[in-house]
Amino acid sequence: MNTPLDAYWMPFTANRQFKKAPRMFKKASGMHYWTDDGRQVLDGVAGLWCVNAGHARPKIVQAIAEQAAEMDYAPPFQMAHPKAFELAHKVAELAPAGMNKVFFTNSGSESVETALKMALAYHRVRGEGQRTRLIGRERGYHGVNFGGISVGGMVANRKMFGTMLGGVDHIRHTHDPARNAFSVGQPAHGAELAEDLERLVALHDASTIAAVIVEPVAGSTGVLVPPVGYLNRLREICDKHGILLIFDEVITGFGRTGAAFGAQTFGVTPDLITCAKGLTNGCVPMGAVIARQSIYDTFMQGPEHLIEFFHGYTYSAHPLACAAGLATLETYADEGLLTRAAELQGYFAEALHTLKGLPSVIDIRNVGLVGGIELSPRAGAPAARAFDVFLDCFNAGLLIRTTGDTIALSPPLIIERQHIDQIVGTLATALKRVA
Ligand code: PXG
Ligand code: PLP
Repeated sequence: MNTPLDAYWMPFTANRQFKKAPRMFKKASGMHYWTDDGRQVLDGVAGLWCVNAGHARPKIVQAIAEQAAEMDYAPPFQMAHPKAFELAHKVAELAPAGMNKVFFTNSGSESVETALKMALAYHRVRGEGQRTRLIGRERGYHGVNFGGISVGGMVANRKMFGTMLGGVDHIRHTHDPARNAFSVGQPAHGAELAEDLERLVALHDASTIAAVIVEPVAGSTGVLVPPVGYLNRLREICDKHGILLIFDEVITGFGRTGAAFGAQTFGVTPDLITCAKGLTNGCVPMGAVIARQSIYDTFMQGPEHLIEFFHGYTYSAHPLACAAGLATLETYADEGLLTRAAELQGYFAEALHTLKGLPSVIDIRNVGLVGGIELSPRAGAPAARAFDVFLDCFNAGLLIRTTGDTIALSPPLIIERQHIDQIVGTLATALKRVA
């Protein structure tokens, strides 16, 4: 061991580059982080799309502390604790009508694995066990576990890991800059891309397909907003063929797009929703799968003493996570945060789109309080330009996120107009400087 930074193998990070010039946060409150050398940094991405109520919110901090003292852990298999039921109830109340069964996990990745397994088991319990095929979408991100990368469509996350799950296929992504560049809100063109599911039905036959999983707004791949009518059409095609529709709302859940869930913003109800991140405001790891009543009911048959779904995690419904989740949902309700993105999106969109015309900016995309700014890549150095903008912003007191050459913004929902001005001002300066 050579330096104090050696042992930690950092996730999704250029380790050698980072360890030469580390960027460390030591404190967070409200809209801000503070670095280890005391600089204040405006949080333009809610940590990593998760701290929707802002940092160090008093109710959440207190709830976690009290829960840790009262009961640290309770086994979730054949036992339970009251807050698990309370939180499930509160989540179900926020979810679209009819989606009222909540299965807890510890992350978005685990939520995805859980939803895929639920879909397969559901068909089998119904006597359609031949429906084993899972359909994802190009450029999709569904976490990093084997099911998630199999249905996912981000090449770098897949190519090193062998054959993954068998029996998976992908529909086309919806990114179409030729027709939709600089759309404000949902792009007008591309609903017909949902018809690509019919192509896969024709190829594989509907009787072999269990589920389709998509993000209502693709986040990690660089903020791809669904074209008007696209999600509705996917829903219709799934209904026609008895295919379950899974919305991966790990990012879009809990107010990001202007309603509790993207399903509500876009007016399309899936069969399963995966969520995580904003469920506990990022304070304690937790995810969930929200299922339609009818899916749960399908499992509830056979002898009552038998386990209906052989799945679960040691830390499912962890008491600290449940306490954090309850306090988080209370904070969202107290402050109207789940609809705040709808109120602010006009101002946010207008500010963001003023960056059009700056050096290298080839597209700007937005919905709710999510923004994507795509830059033209440097010749022979993909992602380098966006990363330089990231460093420039960080040095100027703003945290953004980059994926490839797209800058992603997803600020805490407590953001005020002056913070939006600061984000856009800092970005404009950085874009000119980095060019
Ligand atoms: N599904 C979606 C749609 C996500 O956005 C996951 C699943 C996985 O969640 P966990 O909790 O296992 O990370 C995510 C997570 C980025 C970035 O670069 C986005 C995520 C995670 C890390 C980085 O934008 N989203
Ligand atoms: N590996 C081993 C050897 C285990 O015993 C367990 C859980 O008991 C796991 C993995 C799964 O861990 P978790 O339930 O935290 O996902």
